[in-house]
Amino acid sequence: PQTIYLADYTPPAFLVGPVTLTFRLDPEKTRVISKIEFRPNPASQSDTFFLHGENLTLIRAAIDGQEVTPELSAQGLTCAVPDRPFTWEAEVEIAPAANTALEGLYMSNGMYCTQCEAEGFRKITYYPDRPDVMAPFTVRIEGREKIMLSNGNPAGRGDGWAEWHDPWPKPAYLFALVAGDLVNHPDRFTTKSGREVELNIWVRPGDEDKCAFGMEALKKSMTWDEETYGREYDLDVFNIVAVDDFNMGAMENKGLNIFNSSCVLASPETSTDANFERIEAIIAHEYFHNWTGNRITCRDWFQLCLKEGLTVFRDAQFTADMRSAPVKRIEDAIMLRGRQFREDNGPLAHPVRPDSFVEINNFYTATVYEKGAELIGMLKTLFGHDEYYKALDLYFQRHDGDAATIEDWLKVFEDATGRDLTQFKRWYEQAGTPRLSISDDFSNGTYTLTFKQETPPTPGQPQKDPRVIPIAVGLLNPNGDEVVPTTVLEMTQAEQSFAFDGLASRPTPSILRDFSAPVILEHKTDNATRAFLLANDTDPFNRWQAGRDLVLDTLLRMIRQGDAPDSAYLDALHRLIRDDTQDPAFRALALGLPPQDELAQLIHDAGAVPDPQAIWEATETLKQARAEAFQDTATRLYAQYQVTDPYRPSAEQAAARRLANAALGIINRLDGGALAQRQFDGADNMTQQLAALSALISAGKGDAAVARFYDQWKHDRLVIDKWFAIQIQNAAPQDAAPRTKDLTQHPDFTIRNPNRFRSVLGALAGNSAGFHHASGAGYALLADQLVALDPVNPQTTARMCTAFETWARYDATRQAHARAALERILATPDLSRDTTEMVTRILG
Ligand code: HT7
Ligand code: ZN
Repeated sequence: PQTIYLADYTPPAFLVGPVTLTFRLDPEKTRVISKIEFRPNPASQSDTFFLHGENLTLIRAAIDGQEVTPELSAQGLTCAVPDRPFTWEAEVEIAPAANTALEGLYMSNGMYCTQCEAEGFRKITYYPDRPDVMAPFTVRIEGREKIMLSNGNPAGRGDGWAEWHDPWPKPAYLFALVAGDLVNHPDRFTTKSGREVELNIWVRPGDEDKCAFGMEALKKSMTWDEETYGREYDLDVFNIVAVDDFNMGAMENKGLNIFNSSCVLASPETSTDANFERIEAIIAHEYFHNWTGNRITCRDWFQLCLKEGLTVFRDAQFTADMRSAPVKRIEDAIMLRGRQFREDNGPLAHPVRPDSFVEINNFYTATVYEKGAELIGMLKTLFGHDEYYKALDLYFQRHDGDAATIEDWLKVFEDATGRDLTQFKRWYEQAGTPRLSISDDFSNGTYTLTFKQETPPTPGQPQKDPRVIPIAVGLLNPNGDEVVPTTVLEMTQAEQSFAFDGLASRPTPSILRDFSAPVILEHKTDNATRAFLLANDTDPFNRWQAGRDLVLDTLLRMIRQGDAPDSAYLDALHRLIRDDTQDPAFRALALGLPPQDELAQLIHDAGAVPDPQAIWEATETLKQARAEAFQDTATRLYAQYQVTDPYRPSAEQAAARRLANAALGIINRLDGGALAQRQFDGADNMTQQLAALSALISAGKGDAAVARFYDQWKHDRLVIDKWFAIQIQNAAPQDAAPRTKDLTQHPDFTIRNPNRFRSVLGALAGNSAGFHHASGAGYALLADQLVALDPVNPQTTARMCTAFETWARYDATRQAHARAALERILATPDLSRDTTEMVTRILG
């Protein structure tokens, strides 16, 4: 397959004026008639007229009304055209019902829908399918469907047809069409300048009662973007549609967002607190794209982080404002370390702005999204609140209507702040997570912190240059009082010292407060200092981090040396969870254990070979020790944090349930599932029911509850996804692959639905000791399923291959099993470009 390079960018040869599309819908033979105004681009050297097009049957084509016969290839067409503006017309035929890849126009439960990002529009009609070609669209849909939607504002409808007009020039990846037997949950919003906007969430009949929360989230997002960034909505209608078969979470098509139903439908009975929080964040994310992505889009797909990093940063700010800022930051750091650091450390490492790709769909990664968001956060930390918003105002003013680049973005910050960002740009260009080691010194009242940064080599990048790292630091005196409040140190060199004068005694440093940079801190400190910070640090993130460092230390000593669980850790944690002045959500977070995959990475980084079984056993031993040490406290917390008010998905109620369910997890190890059974029997919401089911399965008492749960929820696809996943997540290492295999034979399992596939095979990949079991059964099973899925849905297959990205960490036996599985996938005839690229990179 062909590699595409950022360095090879050239402007489009032709620019596009108004686009008119007519769709004559039919599951097997949809006709798409396009009429497009083209004009030569004076900024281009080329006069080659090339239109992308894949899997299209061309019926006819004409230029200025004269029939033409273009030259067709598997990628598109070329045609001789006049050296002046002209009108292109084409009619093509496509088969939405046969489209299982879920890119382009496809069908889900009898409903037509589209997914065009990144390069799906070329599966709908011939077009210059690149983000720097922008045009206003008018769309006519002809069909028998009750509801027929496209981007922009409604422009008319009659018997068997509907028309839409989107006045905002947009790239083809933001095109959308939906048609089906849908019902809506309507509402209205008045923007700050007085525009009346009609809001709708469109769902399948029967799902109407699951839209209210999403609608509230949408209105909150609209208000927040006006108040925080001054960004107002710009059409008369904002439509959201829920679709069951969808490759990712949601899509920000202009005025017509399409959502995976799991990311919009919510009710207390069927959704957990975590589901509600995620839905609120995704609705916000897609809405915020209207400015960061749609009004200002990307010049090319290498610039993906320009819209995704910024929009993730904006949705994180929103969640922090709506809920608890410290809890959001801690959760984001857990996620970043679990997914992005793992990516940065392995064969799939790539810069936030990659410089080459084979298949762009493989670059919708944690690095582009989450690390991309961290870079925005660092700019805000370096420049401060006022300068950040000044730069953002300039960005919106200067680039509205543009297809922009990272260079444009950084130039805006340079112009707004007067600072040079040449060095900062390395964050966009260099892959890998910097490791920051620290030493300190105290003499004559001066405390000196010395930092050293080093980034290990990554594929194709053996050498790294030092980056600008904002290190937020505070200093505490021995009484636990803060003697130096949070100060942002700006590290620019490979090694650099910072001094603090006038201190009466040697302080305890609190370093990288609020996780001020996406780096790995190598701080050789002792457990007494960690316990001190856990008790005294004023920065909530670092207080949580101190607890995390303590548990990592004890777990690593248990794994490496067979030590018993550390009593200093148990005491410090016990003190914290007993303290009712502390936020219950924070205490629940402190009770969380580090992911087993992260422990494996730490062991690997220290030069040893991780044993997933030993990691699992140590984790189980520690859970048992905590249960024995915290039993009485857990019993009290469980009772005290029961929510008696009617269910609300509020941050407060969710925090109480989270702590009570953490307590349940503790008690469950000692009472053989008795309390979990009571909670399961009495649960009136999914958060409580699922937590109890999980506890029952862990206690080995889950069979009856698993059967009852299925019986209760077999009509609800999204709940049954949870049912599949929870059985695999809670399976012991030797049972995980066999259990998964059984579940793939369940009549409700299908590889056609990405949510279902992920709920089963994704759960296996997430069960670290189970997936990496020495038998190789986990690897073989996933390979079997990926081979079956690839011809149906290459995008989801390729994403799921990331389960293998850590294979080279493990021992020779596991490596041999993993390599055999990967080579078997690669040897599959007609393997997609998506999966070929991923497996090739993973094999290295
Ligand atoms: N911009 C979107 C990314 C996307 C996508 C979404 C659904 C299905 C396929 C997709 N390919 C790319 C989602 C977002 O970041 O908001
Ligand atoms: Zn996005």
